[in-house]
Amino acid sequence: MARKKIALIGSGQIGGTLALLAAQKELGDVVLFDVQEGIGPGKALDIAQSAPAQGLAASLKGTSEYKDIKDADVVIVTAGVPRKPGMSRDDLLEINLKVMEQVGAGIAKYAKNALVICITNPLDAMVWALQKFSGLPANKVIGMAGVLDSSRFIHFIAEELGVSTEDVTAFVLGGHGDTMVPLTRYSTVAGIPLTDVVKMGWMSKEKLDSIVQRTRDGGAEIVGLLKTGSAFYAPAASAIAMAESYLKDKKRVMPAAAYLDGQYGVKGTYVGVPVVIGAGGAEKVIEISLNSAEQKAFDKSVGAVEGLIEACKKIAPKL
Ligand code: TXD
Repeated sequence: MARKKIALIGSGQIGGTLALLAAQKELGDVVLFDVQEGIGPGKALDIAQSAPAQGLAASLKGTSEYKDIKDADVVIVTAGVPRKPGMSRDDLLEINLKVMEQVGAGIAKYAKNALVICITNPLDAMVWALQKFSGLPANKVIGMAGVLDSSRFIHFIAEELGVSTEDVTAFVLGGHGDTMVPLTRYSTVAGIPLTDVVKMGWMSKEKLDSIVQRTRDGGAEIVGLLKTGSAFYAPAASAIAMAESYLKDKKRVMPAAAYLDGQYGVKGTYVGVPVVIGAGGAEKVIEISLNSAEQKAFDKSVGAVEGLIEACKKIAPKL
C-alpha cells in the first residue's frame, strides 16, 4: 500500500512540531511548505537527519511551491501569524484571512481530495473561510481547537487530583476563545462525572471553576510566559491525533470545529462540537442535550464565532 502523504502549510513552531510527530509516528511522507523559502527545506532536512538516531523510516521534503503538495492525503494548515502578549486571537483575523485565501487556492489546485485540518487563528473563522476558499466538501475541512482545549482541561484536572491523564476525559464545546464551554457533567475521572467528583468532596466547586477558567485562558497563559509566540507542542500533538484518526479510520469521537448544517440549532457556521473522525473525515456530529446554562453558554460562543464570520465577509465580500 502506497505511503500516505501529509502536507504541512506553514512550517513554523507548530508546523515543525507536526513534522517531527508525523515522522516519529511514521504516518507517511511529510511535505513542509512555507512562504519563507528556507524554512520548509531546512526543517525537513534537520528532521530527516534525526531519523537514524530515532530508528525511523521517514521521508520529508521542504518547499515553497504549492505543486509539491500534490495529492496529499492530509493537509494541516498553520500558515499565518501567531499572537503576541496583549493580543487576542481575534486580532489576527484580517492578516490571517488573506493567508487562508492563498492556502485555499493552493489546496483547491493540488490537493482537493485531502482532509484539511486548520489550526490558524482565530480558528473557527479561519476554518470556515478556508472551506469557502478551497471549495472542498465541508466534511473534509475541520478545525483543531477542541482537542487542545480538552487536553489542557484534562491536564489541570489530573494534576489537581493526582491521577493519570489517561483516566480523565474532557468535553469542550464552542469556539476556540474566551467563550469556549468545558462541560463538567460530561467530563469524567474514570467515568465519574466531575460534578460527582465535587459532590464526593474529591475537589471543591471553587477549584473546578478555577480550572475551567484556566482552560479558557490556557493559550494566553503560555503567550504571556513565552512572550515571542504561542503554544505549539500541544496544538501539534492535538492535530496529529485528529490526522491519525482519519488516516487509520479510527472513528474517534473528538471535539473539533466542524461545519454545522442545523445541528445544535446552528446552520452554516463552524464551531467546536463532538465529531466522529474517520476515513470520511468529519463523519458525524454528535448532538448531546444541553441544560439551560450550557445552552446559554454555547449560544454565546456561537454568537462570538458568527461575529468573526461576519467580519470576514466584510473584509472578503466574495466569501
Ligand atoms: O488551537 C489552536 N487552533 C491554536 C492555533 C493554538 C496555537 C496557535 N494557533 C495559531 O496557529 C497561531 O495563532 C497562528 O495563527 C498559527 C501558527 O502558529 P505558529 O506558532 O506555528 O506560528 P509561526 O511559528 O509564526 O508559524 C507560522 C508560519 C511561519 O513559518 C510563516 O512563514 C508561515 O506560517 N506563513 C505562511 N506560510 C504559507 N503561506 C503564507 N501566506 C504564510 N504566511 C505566513
